[in-house]
Amino acid sequence: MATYHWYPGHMAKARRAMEEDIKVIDVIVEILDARIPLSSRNPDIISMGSGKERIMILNKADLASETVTREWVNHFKEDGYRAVPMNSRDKRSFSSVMKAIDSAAEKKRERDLKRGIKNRPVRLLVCGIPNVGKSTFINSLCKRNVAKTGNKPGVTKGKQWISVQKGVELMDTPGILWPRIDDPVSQKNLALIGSMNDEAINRDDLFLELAFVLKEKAFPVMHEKYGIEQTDDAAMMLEKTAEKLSMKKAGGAYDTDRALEHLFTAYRGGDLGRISLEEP
Ligand SMILES: Nc1nc2c(ncn2[C@@H]2O[C@H](COP(=O)(O)OP(=O)(O)O)[C@@H](O)[C@H]2O)c(=O)[nH]1
Ligand SMILES: [Mg+2]
Repeated sequence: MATYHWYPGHMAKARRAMEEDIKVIDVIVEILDARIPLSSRNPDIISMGSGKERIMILNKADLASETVTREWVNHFKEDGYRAVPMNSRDKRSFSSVMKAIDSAAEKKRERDLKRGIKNRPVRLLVCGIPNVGKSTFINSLCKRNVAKTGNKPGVTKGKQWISVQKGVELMDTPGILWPRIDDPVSQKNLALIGSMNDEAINRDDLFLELAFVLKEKAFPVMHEKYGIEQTDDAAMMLEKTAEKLSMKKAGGAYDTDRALEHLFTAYRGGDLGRISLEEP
């Protein structure tokens, strides 16, 4: 899990780096988490990249509701963005990204031509908050291991351009942006998917949120897997999960702490179904 803490100094530094990078690029590829497209979007990215072509990647779409993701794609398209649902771990799902890149590059080239600029490569920058899958996306797009994957921002140093297709280049280092840390709802959503340092939010409180989501959006699975009923509260859900999985403490009582961790892991790994936390 990402345990990166954002302080004002970090944010200022990330902003400066982003502003530098943006100067030399034509197309911004914004990676969002498909389960929480709003909460996982950097609050200042719109103003920072004004005038640039954009592609929104709804990443980890394999963990989000297909229907809701489709609604998000339409929502972003209505706002004039290119939006592509994506599973960055699956290289096969890259054809629609290539189409979006083509279209963004074409627009850029037309603009260049009008200004008399010829044969200049169209340059892309992948950016997003930590843990949305920037490195995984870059790796898969380039079909070779050019970027290190891991949960810590800043593992890659020094910048290079990677050729994505003829006349299109990608900056090998993604732009790392800060999340919406001032907004409690976003913070809760980021914590639920495991993209925010959990310590900021009490574990039991966070489970109350998860319990609510699971009963509302994954009830059949919860019922089938753990025998959970619609009337069960969060404490009962933990009891039943511990019982079903035979999780017991030394004295013989059900180990609800372990059950809680189990449910978080299962949810985050997609084992309880494809669940979106935000709808347009
Ligand atoms: N299920 C799923 N996991 C993904 C996807 N993309 C990235 N991940 C995982 O998300 C975690 C963070 O990915 P990483 O590329 O390091 O994120 P970064 O911090 O934005 O560079 C890793 O465990 C990846 O394997 C995706 O599309 N689907
Ligand atoms: Mg990374």
